[in-house]
Amino acid sequence: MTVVVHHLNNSRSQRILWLLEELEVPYTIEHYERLPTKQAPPSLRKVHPLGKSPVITDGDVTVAESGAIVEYIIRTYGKGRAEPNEQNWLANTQWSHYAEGSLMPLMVNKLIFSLVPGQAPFLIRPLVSSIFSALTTKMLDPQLKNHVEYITEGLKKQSPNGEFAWFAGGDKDGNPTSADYQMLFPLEAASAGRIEVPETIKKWVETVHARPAYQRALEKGGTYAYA
Ligand SMILES: N[C@@H](CCC(=O)N[C@@H](CS)C(=O)NCC(=O)O)C(=O)O
Repeated sequence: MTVVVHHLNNSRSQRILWLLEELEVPYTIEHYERLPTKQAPPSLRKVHPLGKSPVITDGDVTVAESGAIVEYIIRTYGKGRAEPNEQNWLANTQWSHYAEGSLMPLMVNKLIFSLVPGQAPFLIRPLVSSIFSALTTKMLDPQLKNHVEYITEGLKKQSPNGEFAWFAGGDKDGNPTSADYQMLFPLEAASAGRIEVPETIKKWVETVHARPAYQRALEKGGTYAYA
């Protein structure tokens, strides 16, 4: 069986390519290009009813939702790698779920709020723009600021001396665990300018980007706006 990654350009599936490269799991890529609306093409619905990326197939198995894909790959092909130490399993689970459960919805809302005014009829565009701008500054930005502080503190807890650290302390060989694979995409998008982030987060992303496995994933995945 070969893992097939149904890979949408500029999307969360980049984190799956990174994981597969780190674990040196053989895989192939089916490429999908976003439509001008930024949505996935309808062909992705043939793989999974939600039509989102990432989704992988592995023989008869189809897995959607990046957190589930990351866990599936680590469990099936990890051979003990990418597993947190016992004392860090809860931190690992928490960061893994947090990335998609709490952080990404805020970031996606921020993006959508910035796009809505451009879609409004010309005459009411200034009004729509001021409503969404107020929603962003009053509702989203304070929450995102809080989240950025929380993430920064989380990283600092793992690296009291300021050295590089994985979100859940890394695996037995000092390599990333599922928490890191899940946290990468929102932090890449944030570092690329979606929200303001401190040096600690920027450096974390840069360190991941410098890893040979990440570079291989980038080369195979094609254009990626966040690296
Ligand atoms: N929580 C899901 C989110 C999946 C998702 O929304 N993926 C985006 C790409 S980053 C997508 O497919 N967007 C295209 C669309 O919604 O049409 C996951 O982590 O897999």
